[in-house]
Amino acid sequence: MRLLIMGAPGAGKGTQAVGVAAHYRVPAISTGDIFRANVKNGTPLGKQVDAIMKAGNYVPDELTEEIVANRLSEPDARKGFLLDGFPRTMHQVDALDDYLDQHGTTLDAVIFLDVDAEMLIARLLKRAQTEGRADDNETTIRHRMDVYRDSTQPLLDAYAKRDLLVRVDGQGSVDEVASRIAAAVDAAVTR
Ligand code: B4P
Repeated sequence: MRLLIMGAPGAGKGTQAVGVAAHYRVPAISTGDIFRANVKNGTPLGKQVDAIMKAGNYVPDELTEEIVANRLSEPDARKGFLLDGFPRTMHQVDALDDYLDQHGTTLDAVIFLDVDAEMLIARLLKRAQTEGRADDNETTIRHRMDVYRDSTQPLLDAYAKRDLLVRVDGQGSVDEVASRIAAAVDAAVTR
């Protein structure tokens, strides 16, 4: 299975990716987690992306695309993967298409977690209190929402036109949303 999970900041991508990936026995690959681990470890990449992420902006496409291509080339991702938080721009969509073409594969489904805007902000403000993530303050959260609307939301139409988009209501408990995802993806890939 080759899957993407998309949604606005706070939609539950990272929360749900782990369960979905375990269900389909593929690695969950989060570009946000990769960048945060690099920031935490003070690597050259971490130093490059720290200020960008704190401001709620996207890391440059070429850099992000290279990191994803390298990660997808690792043995555990050869038979399948769940990408969480990638692609986020049309440039990244094209880069992923090129990568898949070169490897003779295609995507099976693109999960879109649909959550109301005010609920997204409430979730991220709650996470700010519990985890203290550098990009979870109200000003940055609102900026991340704008960046998402302008750069990433159009990707949903592009994947819908390819008949890959699986829309799932992301509101409700974590378990409820997980069950909805499993049912919707199973239905989409067997139709
Ligand atoms: P991400 O790590 O992807 O951050 P995010 O959009 O906030 O999503 P996250 O996965 O953390 O949150 P979730 O929806 O799970 O990206 C961070 C930054 O990295 C970006 O801003 C950018 O700078 C950079 N970046 C990453 N990928 C990039 C790319 N492709 N190109 C360029 N730059 C890139 O929501 C989590 C919160 O909601 C949690 O607190 C959770 O507990 C809560 N929640 C989830 N489900 C819930 C439910 N059902 N009920 C109640 N709460 C729930």
